[in-house]
Amino acid sequence: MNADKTVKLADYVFDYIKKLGVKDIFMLSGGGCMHLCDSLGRSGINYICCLHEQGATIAALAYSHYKNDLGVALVTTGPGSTNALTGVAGAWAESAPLMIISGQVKTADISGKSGVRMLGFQEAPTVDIVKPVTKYAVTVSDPRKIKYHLDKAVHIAKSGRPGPVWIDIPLDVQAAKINPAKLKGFKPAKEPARSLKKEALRVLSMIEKSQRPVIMAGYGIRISGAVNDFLKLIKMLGIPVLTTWKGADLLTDENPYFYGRPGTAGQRGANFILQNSDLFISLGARLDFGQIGYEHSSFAREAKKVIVDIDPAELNKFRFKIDMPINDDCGDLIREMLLLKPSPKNCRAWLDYCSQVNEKYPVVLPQYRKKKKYISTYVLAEEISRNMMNGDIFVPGSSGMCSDIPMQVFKFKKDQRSLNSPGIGSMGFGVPSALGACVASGKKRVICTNGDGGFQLNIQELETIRRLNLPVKFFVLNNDGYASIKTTQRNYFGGFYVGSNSTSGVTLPDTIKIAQAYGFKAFYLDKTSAIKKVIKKILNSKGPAICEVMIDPMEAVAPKVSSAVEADGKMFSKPLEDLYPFLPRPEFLKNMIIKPIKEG
Ligand SMILES: Cc1ncc(C[n+]2csc(CCOP(=O)(O)OP(=O)(O)O)c2C)c(N)n1
Ligand SMILES: [Mg+2]
Repeated sequence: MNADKTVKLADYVFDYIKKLGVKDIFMLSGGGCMHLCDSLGRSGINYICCLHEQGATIAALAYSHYKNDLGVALVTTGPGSTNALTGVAGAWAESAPLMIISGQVKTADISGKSGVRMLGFQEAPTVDIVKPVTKYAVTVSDPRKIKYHLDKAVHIAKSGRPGPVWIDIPLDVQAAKINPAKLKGFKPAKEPARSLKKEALRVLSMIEKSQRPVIMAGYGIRISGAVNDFLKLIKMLGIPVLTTWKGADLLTDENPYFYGRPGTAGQRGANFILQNSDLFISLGARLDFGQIGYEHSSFAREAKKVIVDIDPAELNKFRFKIDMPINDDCGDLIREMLLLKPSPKNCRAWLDYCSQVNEKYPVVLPQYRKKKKYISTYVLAEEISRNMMNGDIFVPGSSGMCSDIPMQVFKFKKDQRSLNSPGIGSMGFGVPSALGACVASGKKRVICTNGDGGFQLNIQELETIRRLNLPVKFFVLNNDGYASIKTTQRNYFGGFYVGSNSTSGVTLPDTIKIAQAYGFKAFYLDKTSAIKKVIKKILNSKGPAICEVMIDPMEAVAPKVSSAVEADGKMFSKPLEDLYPFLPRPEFLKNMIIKPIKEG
């Protein structure tokens, strides 16, 4: 671009994004973004045409996750923008720097404060709609401020706790001529120099004084680019580490300090470890209800708690005392601790306890492998995990058993990534996330487990995957609808099914026919004895593939925290260590180091 000449604003936008290093943009065109589409086409950036804006924004979110950098989507006015919302809410929940560029009707045609709903058509008050789920959202009304808004949006999206930003550009502004040399930018305020040495020393001293320390490793470690430093640190410290679902791929299963993934649908051993600890250190984990349970009062109740989170609001939400809240970047604390070269903690007895509870309570039980009529999701997930290679990408659908069970079962290998969105927990993330991850990785192999229900949402992106001939392998779990909802209806509504399976209003089309219609290789799996062979075949097949797997329609997630309904209708949850199916009480008590909560 010649700095002395004027250029079209839309051209400037994509030139700017290209210079940021963004190689791919997910889009769906429209008249309301016609200049932006034209400019993107001419920019040299690879553009991927999704078939629904929700698909485009979710794909851009997964792209951002994989690269730990900006993901970008381009959408049109009105419905194009409202359709994009779920991916944006996802990026908000999942702390991803997602940038949406949208078209808007001409400045003169914006209904604004006129009182009418819209003056023309395909208009929406986009910025007002997206404000609560974005870190920065603006309609660019003055073409001369485009650089300012782009600078600011990118800075905000990537700094602190990352999140989505939205730049809405009216048609006339898209077409406006600007002189790049005369544009004013945005300069972020300088952050005051700070050191976390004091905090690092204190955490190390707390570890030294503890007997049963545990680290909860969250996705924040990856966001702050500290994965390798973290691995070095835990090797030095030699204390047990648990991960969140979002941080599941931080540690391989072979790491000697990895002891599992706790939670309300967590592993029994990991929950015993968490609850019996006397020092709990959380690094970049949000610690939501799924991770630490609904009853804050019973969570790690005898442990001193150190919680490191860059978002101050997260530190204020807990209904228990935090002994040491650190409102800062967990990566900086990790690096500071490394500099102090801590010596290994001698906690052999505690490490032995951790190994023992994990060995005692495997997730995949022998009886699951003996199923004759159907396949157990547990056995399927175990076998998929076993056959995945170093560097493969795993995408669980983001809601339902297809996402919960793999998080209990999976054993991650070297350089594998798990791209999930457990925060937003939305159906319909599987297909577009697999697309975005595959593009971001330069066409690495992607394996996705998807519920038969969730598969229907954003199914249109199968065509995008086929068009690009991406090596994405879907396992679609046919369990006659919404298993997670069926479980709830069995547990709390006496088995009265409403809108959850084929007898209560939810019918689903034939997966094999879908695979064929979309030009995917199709596989079918209905026998446990055939799992190994079929999985190998699918994983070794070239290009995209779909495998329908016949799952027991009555299968449920286990173990899991159970809730009970009190006489007044209120729900209460058992403590995290006491998962359903309940252990015989004497056995349960044997595993407890801290004081158990009285039954009844
Ligand atoms: C967009 C969206 N709508 C509704 C829900 C509520 N919901 C949670 S799980 C679930 C059922 C998912 O069914 P399926 O994808 O087949 O997974 P399964 O539980 O059967 O493994 C539903 C409807 C949701 N999470 N997301
Ligand atoms: Mg299902």
